[in-house]
Formats: sequence, C-alpha cells, structure tokens
Amino acid sequence: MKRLTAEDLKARMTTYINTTYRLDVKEATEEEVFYALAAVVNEQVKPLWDKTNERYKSEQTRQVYYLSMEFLIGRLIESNLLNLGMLKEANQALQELGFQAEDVFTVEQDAALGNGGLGRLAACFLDSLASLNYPGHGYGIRYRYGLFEQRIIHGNQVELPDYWLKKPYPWEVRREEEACVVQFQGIVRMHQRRNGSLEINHEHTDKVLAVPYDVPVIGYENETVNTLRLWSAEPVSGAPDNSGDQEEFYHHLDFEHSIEQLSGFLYPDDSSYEGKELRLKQQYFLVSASVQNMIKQFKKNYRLSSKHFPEKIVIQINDTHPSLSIPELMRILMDEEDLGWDEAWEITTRVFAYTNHTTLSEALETWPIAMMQKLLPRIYMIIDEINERFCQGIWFDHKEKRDKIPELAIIADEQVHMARLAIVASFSVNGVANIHTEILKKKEMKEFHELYPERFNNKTNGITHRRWLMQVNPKLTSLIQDIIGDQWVKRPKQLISLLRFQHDKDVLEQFAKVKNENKLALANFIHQQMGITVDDQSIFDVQIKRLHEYKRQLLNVFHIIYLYNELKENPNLDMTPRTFIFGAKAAPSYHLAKEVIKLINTVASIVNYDKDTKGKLKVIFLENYNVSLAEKIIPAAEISEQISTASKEASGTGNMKFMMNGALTMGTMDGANVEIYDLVGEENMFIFGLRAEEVLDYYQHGGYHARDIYNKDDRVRRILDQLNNGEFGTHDIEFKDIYYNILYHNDPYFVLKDFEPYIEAHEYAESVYRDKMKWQRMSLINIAHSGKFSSDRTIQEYVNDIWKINPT
Ligand code: 6GP
Repeated sequence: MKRLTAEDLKARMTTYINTTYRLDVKEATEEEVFYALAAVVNEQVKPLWDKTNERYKSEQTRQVYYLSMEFLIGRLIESNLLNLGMLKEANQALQELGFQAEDVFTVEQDAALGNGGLGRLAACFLDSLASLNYPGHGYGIRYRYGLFEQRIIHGNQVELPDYWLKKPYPWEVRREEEACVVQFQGIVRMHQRRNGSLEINHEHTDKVLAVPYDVPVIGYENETVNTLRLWSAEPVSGAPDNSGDQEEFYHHLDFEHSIEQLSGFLYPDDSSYEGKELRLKQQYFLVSASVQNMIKQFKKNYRLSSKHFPEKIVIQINDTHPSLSIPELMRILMDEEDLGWDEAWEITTRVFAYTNHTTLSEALETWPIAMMQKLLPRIYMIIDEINERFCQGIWFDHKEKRDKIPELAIIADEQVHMARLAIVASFSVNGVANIHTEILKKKEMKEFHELYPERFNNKTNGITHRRWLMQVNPKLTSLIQDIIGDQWVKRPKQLISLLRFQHDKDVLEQFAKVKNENKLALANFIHQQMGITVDDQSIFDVQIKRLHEYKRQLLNVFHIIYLYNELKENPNLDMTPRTFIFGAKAAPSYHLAKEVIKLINTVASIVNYDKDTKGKLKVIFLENYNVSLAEKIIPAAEISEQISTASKEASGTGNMKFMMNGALTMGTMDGANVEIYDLVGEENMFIFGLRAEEVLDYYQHGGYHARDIYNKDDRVRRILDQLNNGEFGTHDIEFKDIYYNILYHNDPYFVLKDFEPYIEAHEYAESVYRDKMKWQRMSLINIAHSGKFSSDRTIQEYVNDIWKINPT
C-alpha cells in the first residue's frame, strides 16, 4: 500500500471538503476537517480490510474471537493514523491547512464502551492482534450511551448521559446483511421423534433483531485490518399482529418498547456485579448474536460440518459476562444442528477459554434461577443439564470431593453461578498477573484447580506501547529513537538497550527535559480547564483509575491531609513542592466512593487556597476521567500511585502505562506491581505496606484492630477527627461515613495499617527526588524494562498456550 504524504493528505481532504460541504478549506470548521480526514483514512483502510477478510477466507484460517461486554477504545483517529504510518504526515497536513491538529482530533467522541481495566485491556488486545498479523476479532455491544460523563459540582460527582453517537461515528459500518434474531422468553416444547431423538421447539418468544456495526481494527504498518463487531438492538420488522390474543399483543408492544434498552447503555459498574434483569438480557443479546454469527460465517467460509468448529474457532470470554455463550453454543449445536448432547459438549468444551479479572467477591456473577428460567428458558434447561452431569461426575469419579459439591455446583442456593459454569466448560482458565493466578489457584478457585489443574494458567496483562508510548508521548518516543534506534517499535523488549545509558549524564538530562516539557503541557491544560496554576517544578504525583475502596484513593488523601497538617504547624517546612493529581469515576450507586471524591475536592479547595502552604501543595481533581484524559496525564507523571490493598488488584494496567512513560511506581506488592518489582528491583520503585499473604491472613484469622492505630498514632487520629468534626465540610456530617467505615467497620482495606509505611515511602521518594540524576536514572531503568508489559507479549502468550492460531 502506498503511504500518503502530507501533500496527498491535504489534496484528498481538500477534495472531500470541496465536494461534500461545497466549501473552501479556509472556510471549513474543525469538525468538517475531522470528517474529511477520517474519510481519507477510511479510503486507505477499505482495500486492506477487504483483503484481510479474503485472506482469512481463502486460507481457511483458524480465528480467535474475543467476546466482551466492554471495549474501551477511546478516540481512534490518532491511533488509526499511527498504525497506517501517517500520523506525522497528518499533523503536518493539518498544520499547513491552518488547523491545530489537537482541535481536529478532539472532534471525535471518546468512545467509552467500557468501565476501566477490563474494557481497556480488550481494546489493547485487539490492537496487538492486528499488529501481530493474527486473525482475531472482537464482539461487543454498540451501546448508545457509553460510560456516564462526570461533572464535579460543589465537590460532588454528578452523572450525565454520554450520548456519544449524537454526531455520526466515522469508523463504523452498518452491516444489515449480517443481522440475526435473538429470542427471549417463550415456551420450550419437546417432541420425541420417531427415531427416539428429541426435537426442541422454542415458541412464542420475544424477538429482537441484532444488527452489527463493524469498526476496523488496523494493525501497525502491516496491512492487516481485523474487525470489532458491535451489536445494536432493533425491532424485528413488521408490525405486530393484533388480530389474535390481545394480551399477547400488548405484551408485544411493551416488549418492542423495551428493545431500545438492550443496547441502550453500558452498566457503569467496575469490578462489581450488577444483578439486574436488563444486564442479563444484554449479556444474552451479545452472546447469542455473536455465536450465531460465528457459526454462520464458519459454515459459509469453511464449508465444514459443525464438528470441525473447534479446529477453526476459539472463543475467549472476557470475565464471566459473556459466559452464556457456552449454553448458547450448546443450544445451536443441538437444536439447530441436530447434534446429540455428548457431541455438542465435546465440541463446546474445546472452544471456550475464560479469563478471570478479579477476586472481589462482589464481582462474582450469579443470577437467580427464576429470572433466568423466565427470560431464557431453553438456556436455563441446558445449564441445568450441564450442572447435573457435572455434579454426577464428581459424585462418581471424585469421591473425595463429594462434600464440596455445594461449593462447586453451577446451580446452588437458588442461583446460577457463572464463574463455575465458565470453568467447567472451558479448556483454559487464566488470571491476569502471576500473583492473581496464584490466588485463584490456592484460594478462590482452589477446588476447581484441584479438579482441573491443567486448565489453569497465567497471562500477565499488557498494554499497547503504540498508543501508550508512541502516540501519547511523541517527545519521549523520538528521544528513545535518537538514542537506541527504532528496533523496539516492533520488539518492545529491545527498550532494554536503554540501560547502557543509565550513567550517561547527557542522556539523563535529555530525559529530564522531555518530562519537564510534558509537565508544562499538563500544567497548561490544568490551568485552562480549572483556572488553577500548578508549579511545573513540583513533583507530579498521579492516581488515575476507577474509584474503589480497594484502590485506596483514601490512603492518598490521608497522606495529603497529613502533609497539610504539617505545613500548618510549620509553614517553613523544607518540602519539595507536590502536585497531587486525581482522576476517577465512581459507580453512581457507590456511596462511599462518591464520598471520597467529595473529600478529595474538599481537601483541594482548602489546601489550594491556604497561604500557609505557600504553593508547596496543590491538589487537582480532573473531572470526567476517560481514555483521552489518561493520554494527556500519563506522559507528565513522575509518581504513579498503585496503592491497592495487596491481593485485591488482579493486575492493574495503568501501572504499566506510567512505567513506560518514565514515572516511578509508589505501590504495594499487588497485581502486576510485583512483576515490575521483579524486573526493576526495589531500588527503582517505592514499595510499601502489607503483603498479600498478610492481608489474606488477617481476613481469615482476624487480628487487625484499626482503633488501636487510631489510639496510638496522633497523625492518624488528627485526620480522622478532622473528618468527624466537620473541619473539612460545610456541615459536620459530610465525611462521617468514611470515619465510621474505618473505626466501626474496622477499616476493611487496611488504610490505617498501611498509613505509616506509606508516609515513609513518600518521604523516601522526596529525598530521592532531590537528586535529579538519580531520579532520572531510576526512571530510565523503568522505561528500559517496560517492554515486558507490551500487550504484544501478552497476546503472543495467549496464542502459544491457548489459541494456537497462526499469523497470516
Ligand atoms: C480489572 C482488574 O480490577 C484490574 O486489576 C485488571 O488489570 C483489569 O481488570 C484487566 O485485567 N477488572 C475489571 O475491570 C472488572 O470489571 C470484573 O472485573
């Protein structure tokens, strides 16, 4: 494919603007220029996309499908341009046409079809699959409303709907010819055929039309374009018949009305389970449409019988949310392809692989039997049968586990346990960082691990360095290129050759310069957004992620309050100025999380305007944290706060993005922090706090008493009393819930326990920061080791161990 030069781009955009809007470029708005640029990109993509699909078809390629309720793709314009090898050219073209590239790029809506880590991981995986030439595609839902838009009003989070499709979305293509019908409710009738086999008829169902919208997933400079297929729910055509039963007719009207909701909005819950009927409907809508579509394509392209399905198809399910795909495949194989149970089960259990993303008990999905029976009667029957056979298998073949049946059974306590279903039917079960997989094997899924040890494996997460280094941090990228060339672009592990320069003062100074420029850019952005001036010489200390108790933004705020109290006591305190930057959305119904947002903003409003802090302390809460905001913040960060209660953060992926951009991790030994530690060593990060075993031991055996710390440690007592007596509020009850949770619910996430070690780790970090060269050396060592955390490495491991697909 011929790469377009800046001249070509200008010419094509100009033509588009002339013909589509009948305008001269000079008269065009940023929006019109954006659509022109997107159209030029699409023109380039079209032949590559077609060719990729033809190749997969003609080579009868084995393919992987990544099934996920979330794809947090953010804006695509820049990463599409980067992967097509035209980002620099586009920047130049826009400039020469008289536009600010950033103003044009930000016309695109940030597609927030995901909550946090799990959704962003899915997006990075698609990028890596395409960039490594692998046949791998995503299936998801085209939510009309993505994750809510967050406003901060008087310190409180307020949620607004995110109607991201209000302007046309240039990347999607509606593929009506691929639409299919998904059925809910109804009555299942069984007839015995003459030959004794059963015929299943599922009648009087509510039908929904699933219409796919395809988004191209462009590989990095390799001409591969895969597909992210997003389903939209629409009424099945034709007016309902009202000549018959009136009750049925009105039910039908009601149902038609409710269809919109199926792909209406993304549930705003991160790492927690939302047990609503609509959510269950959405899950089935996704998996039924996707599995039907896979089978249809499989038959059309490969002309093989369904027995060969597992040879050509592997399905990765992103947590349990899409696990109904298991009974759905069984249903299609038995009811539509006329296979018997054993054959269908043999096929199904060779197709699915399941990734677990959290051990938080509140995230374990279960559905009430009654709800599932009513909504998905045939699917429930199949799960019931899977369960029956599974339990019998234990009873007869694993006598030693008979007494464990209640904790193993898929259906127990009136609930369907989705993780159990996923484990029983998958040939692979993986966690997302070493420590997480070990906890699954030894604790959460111990019994299953003993039954099926060979199924369990680890796949430590990764992020795409194309977006999270090359795209977001062009200055650092070109500096690295100047120093070690560009081999690392295709092989990120080669970043390791930076280590040769760790004692080169010149090089370290150049790194410092880039960081300073990025800090200045962020400082300007903050000023423009919030009118607050931050000192670009201060330490930029950042915690951006979903707001959750286990992630412990509260510990961070306690440290800030502590510093503030110190400064009040001694305004001349010799302290390196700090800027603490936060970004976080809380689930709208998560009261304590919202209280923490309020606290951060309240502390900010006090600290930022107090003369005694003499500009040494600033607290910034940037509203509406999303992918685009992360892209702005990460290149400027110096300290990356990864301070979850050990054992709680399955992996974390923000930690990797910061490391790759030269920030030093302030963290607990949790998730992938442990693997960062294994690479860079304790001397190149700031590790503190309880270890996972200690936390798990406290949970199991008790022995932790938050109140003892409150009684003993004046600093802690002072802070908690400030929360309780209204010093940080307009009225004195504002932060009582936080206070009560710590003292009366015994501080479930060990904030007080880790307070002292956290303060010490920060004091140590501050002392290191005074030695600029040392800091830069540590930063360089982190960048050098960050290649391991490229999602290319992760995808290669999935390919080798689970998917067994070949690059084309
Ligand atoms: C998240 C985990 O909390 C995070 O640690 C991990 O890095 C990420 O998944 C990707 O694996 N989990 C979720 O976002 C979630 O919703 C059900 O889990």
